[in-house]
Amino acid sequence: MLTLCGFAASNYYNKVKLALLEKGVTFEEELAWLGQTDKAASPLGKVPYLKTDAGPISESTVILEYIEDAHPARPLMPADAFQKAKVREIVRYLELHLELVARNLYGEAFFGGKVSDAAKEKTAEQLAKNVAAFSQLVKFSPFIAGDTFTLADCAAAVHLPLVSSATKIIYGRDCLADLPVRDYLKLLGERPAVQTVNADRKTNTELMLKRAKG
Ligand SMILES: N[C@@H](CCC(=O)N[C@@H](CS)C(=O)NCC(=O)O)C(=O)O
Repeated sequence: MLTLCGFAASNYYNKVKLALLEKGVTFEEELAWLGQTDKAASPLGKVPYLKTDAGPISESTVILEYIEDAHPARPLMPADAFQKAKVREIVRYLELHLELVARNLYGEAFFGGKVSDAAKEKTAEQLAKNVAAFSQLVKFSPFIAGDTFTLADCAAAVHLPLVSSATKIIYGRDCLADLPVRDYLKLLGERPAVQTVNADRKTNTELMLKRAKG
């Protein structure tokens, strides 16, 4: 049995949940807020982690690849080695060069904090460079890596909306505005698995905000 641990307001959690739902793999969910995680399962205390019969795994993309290896039916990866690498490349750019950079803005964009002007400026420069590079890799034809829904779409579905909204809030301009992200997310939104993930995210986000208010 697989148990996905964490909380559904987390985009990293939702990336894994989306892959499990798309693949039709049976799993359970275990609610673990930050500070309540099992340190033996996720040594950095991060969310998500996956409990398997063989033991726990942390890091969302490592978990994605484990699920793909352990449950090859309904593949979310191309069979061809080169095409597989191209999917992984997009996932890496999404996580490392878009999400992690935009994350510098989240404190102010979403959590009522303040980000310094210097940090905003530096982040804007990095994002401009990284989005241009990312644009060279993505296809949107209609999926992000080509004509098939892959793990890269699971990552894009959760990372792109946050990058867009954080930059819109902080700079007044969506740094992904030149890419067809809106139409793409609309297309993904027609998928039942994406609808489930989004509905659960909304419910859990409300719960998280209630908890934060005490
Ligand atoms: N690289 C990790 C990032 C996961 C991550 O940062 N999750 C957030 C929740 S959205 C978290 O656990 N933050 C708490 C922390 O970093 O201590 C992954 O891909 O799983």
